[in-house]
Amino acid sequence: MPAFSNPVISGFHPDPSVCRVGDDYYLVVSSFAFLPGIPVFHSTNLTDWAPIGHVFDRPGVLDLSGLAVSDGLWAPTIRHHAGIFYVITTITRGRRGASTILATAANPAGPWSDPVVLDAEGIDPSLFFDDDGRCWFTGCRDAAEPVVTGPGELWMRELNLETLALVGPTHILWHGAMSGAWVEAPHVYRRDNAYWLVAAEGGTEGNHAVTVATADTVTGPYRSDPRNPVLTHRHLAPDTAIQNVGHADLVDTPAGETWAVLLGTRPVDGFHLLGREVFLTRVEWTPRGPVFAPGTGQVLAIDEAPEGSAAGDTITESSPASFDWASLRELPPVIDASGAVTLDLRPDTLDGVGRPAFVARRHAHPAFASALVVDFEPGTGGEEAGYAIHQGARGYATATLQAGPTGREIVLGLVAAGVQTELGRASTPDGPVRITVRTDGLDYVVQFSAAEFSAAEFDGAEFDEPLTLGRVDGRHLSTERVGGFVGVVLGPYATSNGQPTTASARFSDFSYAAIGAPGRPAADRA
Ligand code: 6LW
Repeated sequence: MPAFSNPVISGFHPDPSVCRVGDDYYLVVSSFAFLPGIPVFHSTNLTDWAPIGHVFDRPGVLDLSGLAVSDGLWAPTIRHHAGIFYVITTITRGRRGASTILATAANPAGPWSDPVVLDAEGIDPSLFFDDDGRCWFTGCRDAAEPVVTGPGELWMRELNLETLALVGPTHILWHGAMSGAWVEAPHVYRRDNAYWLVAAEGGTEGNHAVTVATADTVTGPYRSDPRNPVLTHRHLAPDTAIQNVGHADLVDTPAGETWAVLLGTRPVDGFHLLGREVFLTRVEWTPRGPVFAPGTGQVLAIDEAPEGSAAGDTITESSPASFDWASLRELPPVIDASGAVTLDLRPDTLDGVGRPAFVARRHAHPAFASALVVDFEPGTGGEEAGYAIHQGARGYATATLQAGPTGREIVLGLVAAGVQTELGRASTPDGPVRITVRTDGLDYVVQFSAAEFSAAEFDGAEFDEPLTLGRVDGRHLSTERVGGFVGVVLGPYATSNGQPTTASARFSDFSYAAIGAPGRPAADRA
């Protein structure tokens, strides 16, 4: 049986949801305050995934202005019914559900409809299409009557597919199985005339877990499965390679197998930079119910692939134009095939909730090497442009060209826990400058050189390799230190630090490549 390696989609792609239409699988994930919103992936074998578009990618379709990085588009669900794809998700503000929206499409690569707002509170909305054609909305919210298991409750109402409005009574389905933990991320499935409710509990960190309940009718009552939690890594050693597993969605294959996509992390020495990634594990249906990761009870780094899963649609994502570029709270400028883009400087910076001139792709591999060339002459008054490595408003690093006392300089700055420190400063050669960033374990090593490398011209000193500007201790950019629900993203950045400006910076030759782990699935080169 061929094997596959986890994660099947690397880099921050949390809260995965999947559906199948014929031999094709489609998967969506959260995207928070980044646009375009809700990436859509395609696969023919569940292990090789290729990005095919986004649900919210048209100008003005969504307003995420003023939202914190980890607010915005949370935990979508994708389902297909009668020729129509449905994606339902939540826009959060202040870590609370602000609105529940639904979009539809005939083609999952788009175009998707404008969002329809549903009268639904809470987060983690899902849809279940029953055999009788009725559609049931489920979600999680604060429990009306707090109960021993915790503050959350899962609830359900019918969705009228004509009006796309919730109708009829509200059904309280379940309060979860594990005490003191939020019950969230509900999905309902029908199997052998029983209804199964799969949920996440324990929070999305170390205590994350998958729990299930079952009922004879779709609106319940749901009975907790005594085997709960049915999947978790919370009890495993702290140096376990894969952690925080949970938030699962199930899909059946044409061969009749059932598999779960779920989130997990790959910490290094207790810190993770790549955010919550997409993992895959088998589910076996037994008379007692679903058994996740049969035989091991663990999500494995290498596992047996689904039956009949020939090698997937491998796409060569060598061109920067195909990278999954995103910007904060607005659509990104277009990066052309050569990796070039011009950013107009703005007063907005990365530590606000504005629209900084920042276009980024995910840090998606434990080890990578990346570079860009920046052509920019900083004026005075806080203008800077270069490369940013971003986890959140209180955790990011920048290597930027700035005006120094004796001319242009390149400066490596770090914002850690909201505190700004300088890690390196050097004067630069004239003309465009190449900035390279590569990982070394948890650290980011930043170097620079003249874009057109001519040793003699630089400080008259002979040198034949880039100069090291400094090293960023990645722990400062980890979720463990910065918090939040995203992961590190990186790319061209420019700002005038609050000052008015008309300047722009030209970026070119952006490159990003994974180091090591040859021959991994296509999406891993995304
Ligand atoms: C998601 C919820 C969660 O909606 O985090 O911790 C939220 N669990 O299920 C954002 O990823």
